[in-house]
Amino acid sequence: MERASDEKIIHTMGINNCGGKCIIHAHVKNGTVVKITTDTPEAAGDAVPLTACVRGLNYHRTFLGDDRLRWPMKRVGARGEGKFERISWEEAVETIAREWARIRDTYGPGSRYVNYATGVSGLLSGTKFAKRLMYLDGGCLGYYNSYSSACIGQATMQMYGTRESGNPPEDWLNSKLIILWGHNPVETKFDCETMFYLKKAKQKGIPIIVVDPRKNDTALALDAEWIPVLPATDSALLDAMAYVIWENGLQDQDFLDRCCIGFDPGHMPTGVDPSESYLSYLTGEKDGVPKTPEWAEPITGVPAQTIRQLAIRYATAKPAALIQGYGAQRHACGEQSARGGMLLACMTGNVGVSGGWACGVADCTRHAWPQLPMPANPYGRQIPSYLWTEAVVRGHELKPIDGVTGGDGLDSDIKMIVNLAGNCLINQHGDVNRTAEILRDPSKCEFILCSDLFMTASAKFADILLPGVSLFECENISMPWKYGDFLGFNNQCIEPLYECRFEYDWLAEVAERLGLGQAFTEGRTASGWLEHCYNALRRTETELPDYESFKRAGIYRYRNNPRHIAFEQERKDPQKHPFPTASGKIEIFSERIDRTEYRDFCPAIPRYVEPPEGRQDPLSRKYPLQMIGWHTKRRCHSVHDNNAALHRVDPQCLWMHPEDAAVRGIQDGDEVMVYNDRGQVRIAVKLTDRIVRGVTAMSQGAWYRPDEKGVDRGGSINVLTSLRPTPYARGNGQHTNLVEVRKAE
Ligand SMILES: Nc1nc2c(c(=O)[nH]1)N[C@H]1C(S)=C(S)[C@@H](COP(=O)(O)OP(=O)(O)OC[C@H]3O[C@@H](n4cnc5c(=O)[nH]c(N)nc54)[C@H](O)[C@@H]3O)O[C@H]1N2
Ligand SMILES: Nc1nc2c(c(=O)[nH]1)N[C@H]1C(S)=C(S)[C@@H](COP(=O)(O)OP(=O)(O)OC[C@H]3O[C@@H](n4cnc5c(=O)[nH]c(N)nc54)[C@H](O)[C@@H]3O)O[C@H]1N2
Ligand SMILES: [Mo]
Repeated sequence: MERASDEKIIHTMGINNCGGKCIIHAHVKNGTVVKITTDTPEAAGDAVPLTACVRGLNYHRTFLGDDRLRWPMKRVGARGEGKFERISWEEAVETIAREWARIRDTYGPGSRYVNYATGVSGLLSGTKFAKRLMYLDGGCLGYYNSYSSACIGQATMQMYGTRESGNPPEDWLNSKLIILWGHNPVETKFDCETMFYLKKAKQKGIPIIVVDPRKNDTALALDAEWIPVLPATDSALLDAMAYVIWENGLQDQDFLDRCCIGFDPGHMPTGVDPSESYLSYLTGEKDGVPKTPEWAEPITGVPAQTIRQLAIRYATAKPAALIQGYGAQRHACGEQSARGGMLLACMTGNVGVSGGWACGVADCTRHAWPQLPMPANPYGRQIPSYLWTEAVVRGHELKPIDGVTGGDGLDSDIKMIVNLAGNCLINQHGDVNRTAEILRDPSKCEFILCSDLFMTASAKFADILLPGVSLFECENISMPWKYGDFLGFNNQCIEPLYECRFEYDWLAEVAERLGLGQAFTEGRTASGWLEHCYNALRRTETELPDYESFKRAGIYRYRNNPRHIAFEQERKDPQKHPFPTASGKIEIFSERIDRTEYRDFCPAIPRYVEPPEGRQDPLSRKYPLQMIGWHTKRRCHSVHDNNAALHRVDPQCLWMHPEDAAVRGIQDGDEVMVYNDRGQVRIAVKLTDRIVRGVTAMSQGAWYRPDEKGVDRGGSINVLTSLRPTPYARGNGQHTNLVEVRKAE
């Protein structure tokens, strides 16, 4: 599409793990992107506009600046020091192939690890291709869980047996009440569909409530009621709501009886003591403590009266949608808040009905995604993604109880890490100081390979550091983040900058040196793979246009989007359509947990558990403030932190309640030290009553920038977070932290 004689508009789409995928029209002039425009309601027609937000409109400023990595480099200083020397692509590929084989032969294939990395969240990524090459070459240690939804994902599998617990977002318009629980889609998107339909719900007069320790931007944007809750106590709030619902006889007993197992003593798995039921816990039959609103008030900070009203409103507005974000589950006992939400949806009969919402991770996949063909991983063993640091230090000791799957344990510690388009080596992982200490020792992990656009905190720990291409410099196919019914095509807009290369291209050369060239590429270029995978998908998604038409348009929005209400059939006839769990029912009581060693860490029912580093932890005497993170509109994780224009959108700061500040002699805008035993961050403070007393918050993703004393000046929350995995999912509880704050000198 040509506009001015020398300006071309090229169609592409956001490719980072951004919470949304938006249409990007890159205006290209003189070989560079000069401007970005995006989708409009007119262009979208009947469909939801896939409009770029401030991040998308800034891609060219973020990605095409002077700070790009330009050529391959090798480490010359100590690991992590950030000292590199330019090398040729030839030398880089040679070194990688040599280490790849040496480490496989010395320690076994399971000593090699491709790290969780989401900077390129398209059909093709360096991470997927690196795994493909590893699998062809004896295998590597794998991982499961994401950093996004580890707890809620596994909780949903445990209770429903599937992650597909969501209705399509347009169905929210059939609700009578919407509760957004630890959910802030104004900033986190969950695709453009989410706010589009929440705004329509608001216009329709559907009441919306936000449960969050912060009065988040979504509460402001929708003018919603805000129920402030103390972090990591949601499960106690949900218990007390369940108590009120039961006390008032408002539960959908028929649904519980027909579809669930473990709610009351009359519906327990055979052989399990009936007094282990959830109701027995709720009424205090077991421990003598009924889980009343008065019980929950001091734990959650929510007044008993508010809990009563919230419970009754949720149980009587039929149908109602209690929608969980991922904020309440990225916590030390995040499984329990996730399970508690599902339990309440079951109790109120909001599962399997239009306008209701089953809670949980709530995937709603109406169309299959294109897939890159992957051979099986011959090593077969996996760790939870958050445990890779543990596997560097003591992989050979890790066992199934630590979350190892596919075998009784691991053969080896991790000796080689491939980290492509990810910042989870340092910035996005927990406890940055401890992680850096582990990585600094080259006798533990012997070889670290990174590819990125910038000299990030993770990139500094590379032994070989390669320059990747941005979305403007390559082709790809983009899938929706959550609820979208479309596919996007990323057209190449400009030539790769400097000596930058897409990861596939140099991996193919590594494969060649390993004697796996043909097996790895099957004779295809990256573009060839796109066409191949797309055409394979077209066999089942027959509505899709031919490849060239799709490419030209840059977007395909499906027209035929079947109405799908999660668990509708199961609800109607659970005999004929059992839930995909072991018992065929929704497992409020988990026999799997009860029969395994997990029961020592995690209860079999969704009840409140006092989290480590919660308010009652003795550590709170030393570090009395809770600290949570959130995903800010000004970044996608660590992406855009180098973009000065975006700093103004939401300057990095610590949220603090004025009363907490007053007792510490702190004023708005002061520089403060936020610290605990793991590290120290120096940051400006913002005093606001949009946060609960006793709680502080810092948005996640800011670049770790330690000064000469090791104090972080970038506002990187992971200096303060812990590596402790959650009890059942073995996920990342990065929102559960205790800190103290003082005015900086
Ligand atoms: N702008 C932007 N959007 C993004 C991303 C990004 O980096 N930037 N990342 C994307 C990705 S990969 C993901 S996984 C998602 C993440 O999506 P989420 O995990 O849902 O996002 P968070 O901001 O971590 O949490 C949502 C809300 O939960 C609140 N919260 C924190 N602790 C608690 C608690 O104990 N109880 C309750 N009730 N609420 C709590 C936070 O204050 C926040 O307002 O976002 C996606 N969207
Ligand atoms: N404390 C705390 N930590 C968290 C979270 C939290 O809520 N709190 N959230 C967690 C979540 S949900 C997630 S998903 C993870 C995300 O963790 P990561 O996947 O590490 O996310 P990013 O910071 O987006 O890292 C992407 C990297 O890719 C690079 N990149 C971007 N585009 C390209 C490209 O086209 N090519 C190449 N080669 N590189 C590119 C960027 O420069 C950046 O270094 O973080 C987790 N970390
Ligand atoms: Mo995520």
